[in-house]
Amino acid sequence: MREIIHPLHRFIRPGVLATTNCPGCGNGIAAQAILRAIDELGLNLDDFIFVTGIGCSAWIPSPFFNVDVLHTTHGRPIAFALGIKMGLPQKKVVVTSGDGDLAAIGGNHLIHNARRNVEMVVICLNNGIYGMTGGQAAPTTPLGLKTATTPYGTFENPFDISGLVMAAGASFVARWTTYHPRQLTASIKKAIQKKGFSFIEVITQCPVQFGRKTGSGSAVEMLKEYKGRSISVKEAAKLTEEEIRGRIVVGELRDKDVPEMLSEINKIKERVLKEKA
Ligand SMILES: Cc1ncc(C[n+]2csc(CCOP(=O)(O)OP(=O)(O)O)c2C)c(N)n1
Ligand code: SF4
Ligand SMILES: [Mg+2]
Repeated sequence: MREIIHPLHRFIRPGVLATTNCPGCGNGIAAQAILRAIDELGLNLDDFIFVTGIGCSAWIPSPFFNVDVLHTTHGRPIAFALGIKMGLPQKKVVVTSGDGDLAAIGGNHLIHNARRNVEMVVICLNNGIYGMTGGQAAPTTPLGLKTATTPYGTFENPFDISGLVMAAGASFVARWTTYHPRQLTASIKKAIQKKGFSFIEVITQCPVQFGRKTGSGSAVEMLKEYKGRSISVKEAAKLTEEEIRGRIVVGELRDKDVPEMLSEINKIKERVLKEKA
């Protein structure tokens, strides 16, 4: 019998057989979209360095992708990514981390590196909750939702992370859900080729913590809900803020050329060296 090998199998670290993520978790869809984007661009994993924080989403590349991965501390992947990019500018640096990691404890690294427009791709797995630690409320948890830390419902307004990153100055920002793997792959391909801070928010299902504790149901029901709630950027532009409430605006929200910090530093270096010569 002929053995059927998955087309992305060559990207998986030999000997790694099982995932720590739960059945039905959206992280698998995001993982495939990342690898498919690299494959379709004809790139090799040696061209990349992946960086993660701490959380379920941090386990997307580590240890499964056969690539150099830094599995760092909670909230700090972007700081590590900046250091890597400064030391190894020829590498493509990709951060995959959670909404809690990037928008709560790591919020300042996120906004300041978006402002600096440092060349890197940040993929934020937004499941609306702290998944790995047992379903506590995150800065993205919808208002009023019952979680492990808010048994009577949350009382804080959630962040619009993509809006925050856009306002901070990133050159490329896109939002998709795990219902949109093809569109997500296309945006990741674009992000990898951009010279600037590229941020991709992936609204992703956590059936175990978000789904079970909030009564949202199974992975399939959550995906159906994403389908029903999603609206394109183009369609959303025709509606009022009130009409968009509760919908997920998906698409490429920003694609702009903005000065990139490390290139600006090099320009200054060259100028000063010329002046001193
Ligand atoms: C400094 C520090 N604070 C808190 C924690 C505990 N902690 C680990 S993961 C996590 C939250 C994970 O949520 P998120 O980043 O959204 O990732 P998810 O598991 O949902 O993918 C927390 C609070 C930690 N490891 N280190
Ligand atoms: S707890 Fe949620 S986010 Fe974490 S692996 Fe399980 S389903 Fe995925
Ligand atoms: Mg999370």
